[in-house]
Formats: sequence, C-alpha cells, structure tokens
Amino acid sequence: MKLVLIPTIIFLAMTAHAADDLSLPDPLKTLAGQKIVSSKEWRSTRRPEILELFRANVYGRAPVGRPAELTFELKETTETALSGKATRKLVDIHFSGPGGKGTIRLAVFIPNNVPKPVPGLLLICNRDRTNIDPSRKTKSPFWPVERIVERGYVAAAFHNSDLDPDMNDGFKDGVHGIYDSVDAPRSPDAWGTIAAWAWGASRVMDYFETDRDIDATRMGVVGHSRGGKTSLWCGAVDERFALVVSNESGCTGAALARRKKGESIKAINRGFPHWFCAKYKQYNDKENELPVDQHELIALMAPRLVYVASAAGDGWADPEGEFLACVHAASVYRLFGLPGLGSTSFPPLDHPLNSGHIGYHVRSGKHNLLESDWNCFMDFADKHWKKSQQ
Ligand code: GTR
Repeated sequence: MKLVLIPTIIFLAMTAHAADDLSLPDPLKTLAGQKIVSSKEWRSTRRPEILELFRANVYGRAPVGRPAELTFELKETTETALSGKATRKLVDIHFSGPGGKGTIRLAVFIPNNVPKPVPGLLLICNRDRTNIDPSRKTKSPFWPVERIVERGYVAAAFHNSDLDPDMNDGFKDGVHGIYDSVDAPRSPDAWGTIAAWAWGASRVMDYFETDRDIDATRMGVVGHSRGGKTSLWCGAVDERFALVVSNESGCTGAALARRKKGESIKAINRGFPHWFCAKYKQYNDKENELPVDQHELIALMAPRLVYVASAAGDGWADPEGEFLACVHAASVYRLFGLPGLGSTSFPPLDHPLNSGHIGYHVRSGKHNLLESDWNCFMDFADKHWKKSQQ
C-alpha cells in the first residue's frame, strides 16, 4: 500500500508545484484587481474581459458575425444513406460580402429511427478532404461517420479551406478577402486564419438552427490540432455550441503557453504566421507578458461542456500542459457549482476523466484523431446529455 501511495503523493506534489511555478493569470481576478466571486460577475465582467484579451492579442477580431447575406442551399437529401441507417444532407452555405462570395460545403448524417431533433458533433476538417468523404467510398478514422451514427449522434463536417486556405497569402484569399476593409491598413488585431475557420463553424451553427432534425442546443464542435485550436476559439466566441472538443490542439490551443514545453509561441508564429493576429508576434519568447494563458480559453466555455484530448506520443502539443490548463479552468466552473475536471492529478494512459463538465484523456500513441478518441468524446456526451436515460 505504502509503495503505491508514496509515488502518488510525490507525483501530486510535483503536479501542483509545476503549476504554481507558472504564475498563471488568475481567471477570477479582473485587470483592475477585483476578485470575481459569482457566476453573475464572471458573466458580466470577467468573461467579456478575457474574451477581449484573446481577441486583441491572440486570435484577432472578425469584422463580421452572421453576415447579412447568408443562405442555405439543400443540395441533396438521401434518406437511405449508410444502408438505411441515416439521412444524408448535403448543404451549401453561401455567404457574401464587399470582396466577393464563398461557400461552405457541409455534409450531415442524421441517424434514422431515433427521436428528433438529434444532438451531434461537427468536425472542422483540416486534413485532406477525402477524410470527410460524404459518399463513404473513402472511410477514415478521422471522421468515423458510421460509428457516430450508430451511437445516435448527428455526424457533420466541413473543410476549413472553404473559409480560408491554410497559407500565408497576405490575407487576400478566403473570408479575409471577402470581409476585410481594403481602405485601411490591416490592424494588429485583425483576424487570422484560425479565427476565419472558427467563423465558418458558427455559420454552420446558423444552419443547424434552421434544421428541425438537428438539436442545435446540443451540438459539439470538434477539431484536431490546428482544427482543435479552432474549435476552442469557436466555442469561446460562439456560446451556442454546447460542447467543445479539442483533440491535441497544443500551442495556442489547450496547452499552457507559460510552461514553454513543446511548440512555443515563437515557433508557431514563425511556422504559421497567418494563424493568429499580428500582435501575437509581440509575445515571441515573452510568454509571461501575455495577459492571458490557455486555461482561460477553456474557462470561457463554462458552464458548458469542454473535452480536451492528448496523446502520450505528442510532446509537441505538451499533454501535461493541456491537462493543467483544464485543472486551472476549474475555478470558473466552481462559480457555477460545477466540478470542472474533478481531478488535479494527471490520469493514467487511456483512462478518461469524464464525470465533470471538463473532460480529459491522454491516450497512448501518436498525434492523430482516431475512432477511439471519438468514442471518448461520445462517452462524455452520453454521460451529460443522456443522464436521464441511464
Ligand atoms: C504542426 C503545428 C501544430 C499543429 C499541427 C497540426 O505543424 O506546429 O501547432 O497545429 O501542425 O495542425 O497538425
């Protein structure tokens, strides 16, 4: 017994110590030094403050929310998809602005023979489009539609390049070209590519709200890696998403910047100068000067559900930093009387923590989004959304 307990105590002490050393910004203390003691104060004062700090310093400011010109074109409805198990809808979401127009090509599978409206998961796909093949000729664990439908959830997906190509193109292409002002020089807080993709997920939510088969009040947004950074930012900005899933999002996703483990702010700004706003580059090698850290991004989901997934072989995304961000977001959930993660010790491999409103797992293996990850996301959704049925 002693032999088990002693290492556990040492590990717990190390975990707490590692986090204390970081001098993380306190989600419950305003810039003016006021202590936030209620969910009401959080909502009225501190949440808007943190959201604005992320906008101004990290992801940038979208010049438009739901555009005046937004239409949904139902291109196809197939009621016998997946051998009759699902109804497939292909929807083109058209938007336009001063600089042109664009289309999100959304694919949705709605399980048949379940009560409507159905909750589900929307994937922001950042890998080759074949991973979200709606014909199902190509099947990929990145989007295991058959499994998602079998578990009673809507499976929806769109490709990030419908919003903006993943290139440092001077913000000429995609939604930046459509909505940015051409008269003024680009400001330091103008939106980057991650914010553009997140904007797209919100336009998909605009569609969900019109589809009576889909329960728009119980939809999750899921992203892997750069897509996970996107799902987190989307969930922060758009509170209509009831569940936000970050799979191995790492730097400027779920991982704490102040730990300086794995990918750094400088490395990400060098490698992907178009992902964030120009001002973010001021924090290269200056993590401690950033007025926020990523636990506060997770806290912006409160009191909604958020799930963070890591892989043990993905040091670049700093699994422990992703875990600690969840631990340090919990104080905000407690304001709502919710347990947050419900644990402060790093879980063993392949043992998800999913009883609180923040879920977390670290699985064995490498950087990837697998069917086993999806199963964990759905276990978490089941726990919280199907409580009454258990
Ligand atoms: C890496 C990048 C990460 C992560 C990853 C991905 O090259 O450094 O931040 O986003 O790409 O999206 O697969």
